[in-house]
Amino acid sequence: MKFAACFQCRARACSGAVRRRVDRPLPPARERGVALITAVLVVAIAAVIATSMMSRQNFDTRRTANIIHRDQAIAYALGAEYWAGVELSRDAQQNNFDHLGENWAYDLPPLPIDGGYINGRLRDLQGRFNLNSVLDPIQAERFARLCQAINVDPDFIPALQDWIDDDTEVRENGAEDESYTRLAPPYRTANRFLVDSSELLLVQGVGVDDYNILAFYVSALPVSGAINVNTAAPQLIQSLTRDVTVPEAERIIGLRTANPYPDVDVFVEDEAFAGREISEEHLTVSSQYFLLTADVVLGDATLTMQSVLYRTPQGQITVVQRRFGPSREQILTQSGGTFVAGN
Ligand SMILES: [Ca+2]
Ligand SMILES: [Ca+2]
Repeated sequence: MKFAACFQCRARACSGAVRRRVDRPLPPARERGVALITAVLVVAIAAVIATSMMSRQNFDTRRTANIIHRDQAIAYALGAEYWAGVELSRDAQQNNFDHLGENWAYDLPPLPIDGGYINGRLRDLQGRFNLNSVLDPIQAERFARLCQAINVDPDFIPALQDWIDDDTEVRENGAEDESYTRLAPPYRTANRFLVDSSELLLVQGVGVDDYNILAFYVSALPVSGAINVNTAAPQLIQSLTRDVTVPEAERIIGLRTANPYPDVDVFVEDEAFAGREISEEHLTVSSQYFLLTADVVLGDATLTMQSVLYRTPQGQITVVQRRFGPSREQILTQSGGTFVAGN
């Protein structure tokens, strides 16, 4: 076996110095370069794989946290629903009329919870026009006046009546199956009450812009419910009979804020309606249907729940509809749509 000279003293016989075997020659510089690149590539690939695994692990961790937070958020939202039921039930024990000065009508301020906050608000759905009452001639006239007050063309009302009535007879300017089955995709009239006011978008003559305005003034109750004159928006008060001016409607709003109407008789005798016929039909001072909107923010999870609550005159509460997702107000605000502050 041969040894090269010592690297330090150049002596062949140096015993303490580092020696290099000479019977195995160094590979050419080109091969050493290839080996180096291969090593760098292996390290780079290993680094990429490690990074990918860590990212996936982080993603799984965040996804699990989001699932847990969402489940917790749903539990908090259901808690808000319970709160709303208690408030409405308590209110029913106190009096037999409903107005915007009562406890249930005040928004729940953001309440801190572990890792976030929750807020909620109740709205009287009978302070809006119930689309399912539009088959009644008096209500149809009121709805036409409401549309005019909020700058929506009321020409679609006969089509809405055809959409709800249970026959297939086309009324004047209306629309039944033959109008919708020619569309792409085709569909048929419901021939029953609307389940949700967004069903309006399927009715002939209702555009998205119209709906974006109407959404804040209408509801779709499972019954032909009456309008609560103590909670109705000024435009709806204005629509109750002919030729009620905006100042007159605002005066009524001011009066009812100070002294809510205890019954409909007192309301229709208001001087704002002097000389005009106003029917007591489909008017009330007490409500049975309310909309709860609860927003929960928990960690990175944000949840909005909307529940329709039905209250019997005795104060028993039933949840008749519940949905998760952004409210119409949030959707319209995010999409830059028109936001009109209604009840
Ligand atoms: Ca009340
Ligand atoms: Ca029909």
